[in-house]
Amino acid sequence: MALDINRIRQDFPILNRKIRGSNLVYLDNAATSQKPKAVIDCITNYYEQYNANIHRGVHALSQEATDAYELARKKIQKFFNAKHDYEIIFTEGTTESINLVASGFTTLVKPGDEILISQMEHHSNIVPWQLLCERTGAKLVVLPMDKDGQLRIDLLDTLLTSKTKLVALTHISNGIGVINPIEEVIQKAHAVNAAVLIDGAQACGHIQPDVQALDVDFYVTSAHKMCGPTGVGILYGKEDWLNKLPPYQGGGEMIKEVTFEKTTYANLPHKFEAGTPNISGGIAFGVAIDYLNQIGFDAIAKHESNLLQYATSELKKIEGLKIYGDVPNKTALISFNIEGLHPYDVGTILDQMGIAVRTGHHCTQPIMDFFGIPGTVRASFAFYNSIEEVDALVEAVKRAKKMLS
Ligand code: 7TS
Repeated sequence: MALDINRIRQDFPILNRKIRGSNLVYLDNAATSQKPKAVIDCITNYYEQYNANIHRGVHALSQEATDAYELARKKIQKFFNAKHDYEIIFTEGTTESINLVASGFTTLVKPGDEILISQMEHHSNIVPWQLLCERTGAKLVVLPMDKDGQLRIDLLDTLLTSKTKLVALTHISNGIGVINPIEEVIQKAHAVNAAVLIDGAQACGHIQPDVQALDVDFYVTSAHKMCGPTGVGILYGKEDWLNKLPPYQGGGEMIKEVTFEKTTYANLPHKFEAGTPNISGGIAFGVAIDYLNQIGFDAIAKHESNLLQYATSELKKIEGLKIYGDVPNKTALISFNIEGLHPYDVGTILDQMGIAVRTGHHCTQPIMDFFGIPGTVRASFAFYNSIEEVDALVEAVKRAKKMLS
C-alpha cells in the first residue's frame, strides 16, 4: 500500500517549521532523521512519570524504568532478529560501538595481522581501526572503489587472506548512497576465518537487516538516523564473539564482584554497559522501532525508491550537474556537484530557500579524495519526504546555479 505522506508528516511536529519564510524542506536525513511525536512524548513521559536509575533500585520507579529499558532491548533484538536479547549492547551510537569492538580486538590481533576496511567508510569506521593497528602492529588494508563508486568486490579474493582477522564495512555509504553486497563479503571473510563488522548507521532507517540470516559477527547502528534520539545506539554481537572480547569500560553495573585484588565481570549484556546509560534514549529507541514497523519497511522502501528515481532524473536534466555513486543499487541519497560551483555555496543558497542539505565531505574524506573533489551537496531522503519537496529541491538547485554562475 502507498504511504499516506500527508498523514505521516503530521506525526513530525518539526516539519511544520518555516525557515526564512519558506516551508522547511528537510533533506539532511543522513545526518539525523526527524523524530515523530511518539518518540518525543516517550522521552517526556519517562522524565515526568518514572525517571529513576535502572537495574539497581528496590523501589517501584526503578523497576518500571528497568522494565521499559529491557523491553526496548527486546524490541531491538526482534528488529535485528538476534538470537538472544543479551547480544544487543546499548551504546552511545555507532561510533562508540565500533570503538568498543576495535578496543576489544587489541588482545586478539598481533603484529602482521590485517584489518580490512573499504575506501567508502565513514571516518568512525576508519580511525578506530587505525588506532587498533597503531596499538598492535596490525596492518590496515583497504578495499578500493571503482569509478562509479562501487566496491571492487573482485579484489576480495586477493585481499582476504589467512592474515585477515576482521573486515569492517559499511552496509550503505552515507557519502554516496551505494548499497554494498555485504552477504558476499561476509561469506568470503568467513571462508578465511575473519570476523565481520557491518556499520549499519546509514542502513537501518531504510532497510531491516536480519543478523542471523546475514550470519554477521557484529552489526552496529545509531538510533538517531532511524527516528530515535541522539546519544544512543547498539552493538549487536554474536554471543561467542562478545564473550571473547574483554570489557570496554570499567565501572558500575558491569561487575559481579569487586575487590582490590580481583574484579569479576557481569554476564552479557551488562559486561559492556558500565555506568548509568541513556535510559530515556534506550526506551525511546524502542518506540522509534515500533513507529518504523508500523509504517512498514516495504512501504518505506517503495516510497523512498520513487523519491530517488524522480529526484535523480530531474536533477540530471540540469546541465553540468554530476551525481556521485549513480548506480542501480543505492539508497535515497544523492551526492552531487555542479560544474564550477563550490558545494558550500550551493548549500548556502538552498538554505536561504528553506532547504536543508549537507555539504562537505560527510565524514568520508577518502571518497572525496577518490573523486578529486572537496565535497558534495548531499540530499538525503526519508519516508516522510514528498514528491513536492523533490520539486522544491530541483527548482532551488536551478536557481542556485543561475545565481552563482
Ligand atoms: N557510519 C555511518 C555510515 C554513518 O552514516 C555515520 C553517521 C556514522 C558511522 C557515525 O554515527 P554516529 O551516530 O556515531 O555519529 N553519519 C552522519 C552523516 O552522514 N552526517 O552526519 C552524521
